[in-house]
Amino acid sequence: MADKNWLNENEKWLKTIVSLVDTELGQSAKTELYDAITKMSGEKPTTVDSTSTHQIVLATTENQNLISHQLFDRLNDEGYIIRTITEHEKPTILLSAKTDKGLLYASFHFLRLIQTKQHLGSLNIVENPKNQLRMINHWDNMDGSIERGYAGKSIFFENNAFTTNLERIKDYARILSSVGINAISINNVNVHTVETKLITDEFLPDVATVANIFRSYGIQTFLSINYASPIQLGQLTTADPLDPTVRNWWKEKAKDVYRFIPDFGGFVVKADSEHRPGPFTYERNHADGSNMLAEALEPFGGIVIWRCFVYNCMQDWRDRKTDRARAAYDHFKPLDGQFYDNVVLQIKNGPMDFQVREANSPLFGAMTKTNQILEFQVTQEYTGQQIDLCYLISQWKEILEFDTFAAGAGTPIKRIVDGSTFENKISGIAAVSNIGNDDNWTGHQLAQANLYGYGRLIWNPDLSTEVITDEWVRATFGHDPEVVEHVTAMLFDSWPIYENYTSPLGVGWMVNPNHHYGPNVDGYEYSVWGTYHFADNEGIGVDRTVSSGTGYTAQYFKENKEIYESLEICPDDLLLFFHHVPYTHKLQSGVTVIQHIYNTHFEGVEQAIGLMERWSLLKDKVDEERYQNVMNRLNQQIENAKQWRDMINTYFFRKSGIKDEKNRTIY
Ligand code: GCV
Repeated sequence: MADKNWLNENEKWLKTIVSLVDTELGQSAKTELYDAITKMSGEKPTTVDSTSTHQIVLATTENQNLISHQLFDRLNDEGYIIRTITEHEKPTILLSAKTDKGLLYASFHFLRLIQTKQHLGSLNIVENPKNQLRMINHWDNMDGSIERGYAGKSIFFENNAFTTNLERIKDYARILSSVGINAISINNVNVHTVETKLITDEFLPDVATVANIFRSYGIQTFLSINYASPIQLGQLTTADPLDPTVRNWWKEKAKDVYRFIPDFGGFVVKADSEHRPGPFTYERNHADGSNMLAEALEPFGGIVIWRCFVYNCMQDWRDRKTDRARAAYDHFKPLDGQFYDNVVLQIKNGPMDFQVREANSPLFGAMTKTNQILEFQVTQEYTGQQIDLCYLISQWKEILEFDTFAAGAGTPIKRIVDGSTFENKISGIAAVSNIGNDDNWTGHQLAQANLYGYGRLIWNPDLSTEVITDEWVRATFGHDPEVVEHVTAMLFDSWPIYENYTSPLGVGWMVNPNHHYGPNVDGYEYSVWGTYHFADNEGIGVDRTVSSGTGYTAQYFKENKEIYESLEICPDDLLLFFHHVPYTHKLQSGVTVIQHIYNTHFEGVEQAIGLMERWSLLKDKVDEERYQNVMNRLNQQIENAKQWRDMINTYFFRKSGIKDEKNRTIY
């Protein structure tokens, strides 16, 4: 229910909804408005031109004559206008767009205005999404499990088949569409035996059913495919991308898929990584591999989303020259210009793997002739697994604002992945989802903010974290100033807190093997081939400099390379990502590395307790279910933080032999 005072002032606008658009998406737009307004105002609006004094009108450019058609020149195909027109004989709020998809987004925007108590009497909004592809990736398996899922089971699959609970999928489509997501891949990029068959007649009818649901909310469906499908499904003896029988096999396969789903988005591919098959087996490169698929999809308008997460997980790091961080750039940069138009490379935000803190991938901006999109991880694999609170919008905002210098100063990552710097044909952002079949979708109630914020931020990366956060907090918990203040502060504080009690100064990876939750300094599964932090009695960190290390810093444009190469000016929070230093090395902050490790780990636990204390102030202001959900997780978080503190501090105390200046107890 909307705020009472706000309603008194504004409810006259909510009595009538007139829709002039009868398409499927137009229907969705109208239904969303109608249902939400009924709930928020307590009254059902009429949907015919009624006797009410005011009205909401939903119309595309052609079927409205309330405002000049020229105003629509400013819109792209997903943009919209929301305008209050008081000069009309019946004062009207016009929601209008060139397309019915734009109208759907306008409806959701309008509902957000109500939820955030905006005055409806003088609206004048023009919106266009800044990114073309705004995607969610699922790592769902058909047995119902989710790789790196922390909110229950898959909403798509169970027992190696599709779910029958289509309502849940529809609700998910509504959630995603409400924040502007327009593309989804529904299965894990690690495509196992059963999932390989998703592109066969056995499962395509089910994929089509799911695609129909997403389509009615403006979302295009994609599938992750197994690169070795021609062998596994087609009984060919090879998946060599230059073999004509293989190429032909994929062409026929694409025909099959489009027979079932005429607007199918395309394929997402993880190849030659973490034991997945790929073109390397045939001594071909990733342009060969992706172009083969692109050729098959091209006649139908499909695209290939080819992931750059390509590295050799069995690499032996002990020579201190081999470097996983180098891999994506080393593999892909030399191929710039060789990819077909309908191939887009999907690049993880960092060169490693969604750590709590790592450098930004130097591939952004390095390939001027290749389509590229950015990949984030909403699911919190390395950032607390939806047990610990970690609000990621602050992290993503920082990443998007990072100046690559790719086209001189002022070329932030956000302007590369939106396609504007190099005029790419395909551009945008994708992220791994954090939802499952838990009642509240995300396990941790507050982890919903990451999914909401992801959608809002990629719609418009220029939005501030403050604005996005405020929208979510008010829409979720209402407007009580105390609730707004505390929840907002908890979200904002959470990433730095998580960073404090986990791995220090950008070094990363000190997690338990396989499941990746909780501390284990040498534990990460691929560390057996050489630790990822090189800690010994003298010092810690990975030397990635050109002068004495792996040479990784050379992958950045000059301005950034110089910063990272220099021990003096490399930012503290990435020091150990780029340099191997003695424990006594003094940070720019003035403390030594070892003292920083002790301080932040003690502080991190205190701060985690602080989060819990803050939340407890809201006991009577948040409903019991949500209150308990968050409280339980905050208590688990405190235990986790203590484990991290004790394990990390003890490890480095024993390694370095240096005492804590403040004489706190280290076991
Ligand atoms: C889907 C990391 C994760 C894997 C994931 C992989 C990827 O290695 O731990 O679970 O696999 O990234 O992004 O492909």
